[in-house]
Amino acid sequence: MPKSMYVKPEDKFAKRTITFEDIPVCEYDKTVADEKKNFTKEEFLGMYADMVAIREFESMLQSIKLQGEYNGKKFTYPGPSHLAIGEEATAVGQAFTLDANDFIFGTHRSHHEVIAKGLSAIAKMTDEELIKIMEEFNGGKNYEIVKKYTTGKTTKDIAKDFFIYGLTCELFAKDNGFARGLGGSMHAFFLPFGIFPNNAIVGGSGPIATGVALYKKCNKKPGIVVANAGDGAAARGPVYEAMNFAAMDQYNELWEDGYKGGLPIVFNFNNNHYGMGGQTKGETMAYGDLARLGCIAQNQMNAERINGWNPLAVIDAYKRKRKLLEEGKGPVLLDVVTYRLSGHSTSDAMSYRTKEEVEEWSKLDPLTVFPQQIIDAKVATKKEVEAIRDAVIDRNQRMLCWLLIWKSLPTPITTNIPITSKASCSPTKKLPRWTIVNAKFAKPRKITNA
Ligand SMILES: Cc1ncc(C[n+]2csc(CCOP(=O)(O)OP(=O)(O)O)c2C)c(N)n1
Ligand SMILES: [Mg+2]
Repeated sequence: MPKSMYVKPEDKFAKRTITFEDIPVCEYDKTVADEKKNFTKEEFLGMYADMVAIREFESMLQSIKLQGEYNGKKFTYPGPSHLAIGEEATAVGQAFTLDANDFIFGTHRSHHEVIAKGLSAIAKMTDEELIKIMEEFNGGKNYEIVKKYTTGKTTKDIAKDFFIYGLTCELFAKDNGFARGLGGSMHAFFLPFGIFPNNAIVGGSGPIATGVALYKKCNKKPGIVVANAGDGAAARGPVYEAMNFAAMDQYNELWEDGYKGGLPIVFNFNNNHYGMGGQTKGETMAYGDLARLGCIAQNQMNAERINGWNPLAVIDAYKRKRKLLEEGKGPVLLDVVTYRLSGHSTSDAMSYRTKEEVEEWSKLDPLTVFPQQIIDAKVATKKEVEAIRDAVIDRNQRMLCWLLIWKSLPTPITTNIPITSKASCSPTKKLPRWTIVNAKFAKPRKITNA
C-alpha cells in the first residue's frame, strides 16, 4: 500500500492499446560444425557422454522394471519410473552452464535433470571440493565403497561413480541413497551439487523455486534458480502465482537501490507436448504456444521458445538468459521443445499417440543426431564416440553390481546395520572380492529406444 503510487482516475480511464513484443521461436539452429570454434572437443564429448549417461541409466530402469533384468542380471525395481528417454539433450544443455551455486528444482520426471546437473557440477568443481563432499556425505560410507570398487582413475571419475551410486541407491530405496532411500525416484536431490528435491505434485517446483530465488535476491547470493516443469504444469494455478510473484512490479518500482529487479529464476517448461495422455497445445491448454504465457509480466518474462533437442540451442539460451537475470531483469520463461520417446511411465500403453509420430521423432533422436554431428565435424572419431558409450554402460553395470552386493541390506526404515556388513547381513564380515567378479555383466550392448 504505497501512498507514493497515487491512483489517478484520468490515468486509469485513458484510451490506449496494450502492445506485446514478438516472442522468438527456435531461432538458434546451429550444429556442432557451426560451433566448433566455441567449444572444446572435451566439452562436445562431455555433452554426449552426459546424454548417454542419462539414456543408459533410464534404459536400465526400464529394462529392470519391464523385464526384471539388466544385461542378464536379475533385479526388481518396484518404484515409480517416469522416464525422460528422448529428453536428455534438454537437460544436458540446461546443466552445461549451471554450477553448484545454481539450484534446480524438478518434477516427477527428473532423473535426467538430476544426472545432467550432477555430472556438470563434477566437471566444474575442483578435486579438493569433490573429495570434501564425498568424505562428508553419509559419514563417508558411500565414499568408502566407491574408493574400494571404482575403476575411475581421476577424482572426477571417482566422483561420477559416487554420484551415480548415491542416485541408484536412492531409487532402489537403499540406505546409501542421497535421501537414505526414503525419497526415491520422484524426490531425488543432492544439495552439494545444487540439486534440490524434486516434487511429484505437478507444478510444485514453481512456488518452491520462487521462494529460493527470493532468498537469493534478498541475501545477494550468487547463482540462479531453475524451476523445471512440464507443459502440463502450465495449467496449474500455483505456477502462475509463482511466475507473478517472481515478476512483481514492486521489485522495480518500490524496492531500494541494490535490490531492484525481478527474481533470478528461470521457469523452464520442458514442453514434450503431453500431460500424461492429454495433448497440451490444441487440447487441454489455451495458449497456442506455451511461451505466450510470459505475457503475464511486463517484461514478458524474456520468454522464448527454443529447440530442446539441440543441446547447443539450450546452452545458447541459458547463456543469454543468465546475463539478463544477473542484470536484475528476471524472471525468465523458457518453452523448451522436447519429446519423450518413452511412455508417461512404464505402464503407459501410449494409446493417445500414433506409432508413426513416435517413429518420426525417433529419427531425430539427439542420441543419434548429436554424436553424428560430432563425427561429421571431425571433432572426434566414431571410435572415440563409441568408447564413451561403452564406458557409461560399464559404469551402470558396476553400480548395479554394488547394489547387488548390498541388496539384502534392509531398507532404511529398519536398518542400523553398518554398511560393511555382508549381503547376508552378517554385521562385521567384509565382502569378498569374488562377489564383484561373480556379478559381472554381459558385454556392453547397443542403446535402443525401446
Ligand atoms: C497436482 C497434480 N495433479 C495431477 C497429478 C497427476 N499427474 C502426474 S504427472 C501428470 C502429467 C504432467 O504433465 P507435464 O507437466 O506435461 O509433465 P510430463 O509428464 O509431460 O513430463 C499428471 C497429471 C499430479 N501428480 N499432481
Ligand atoms: Mg508434458
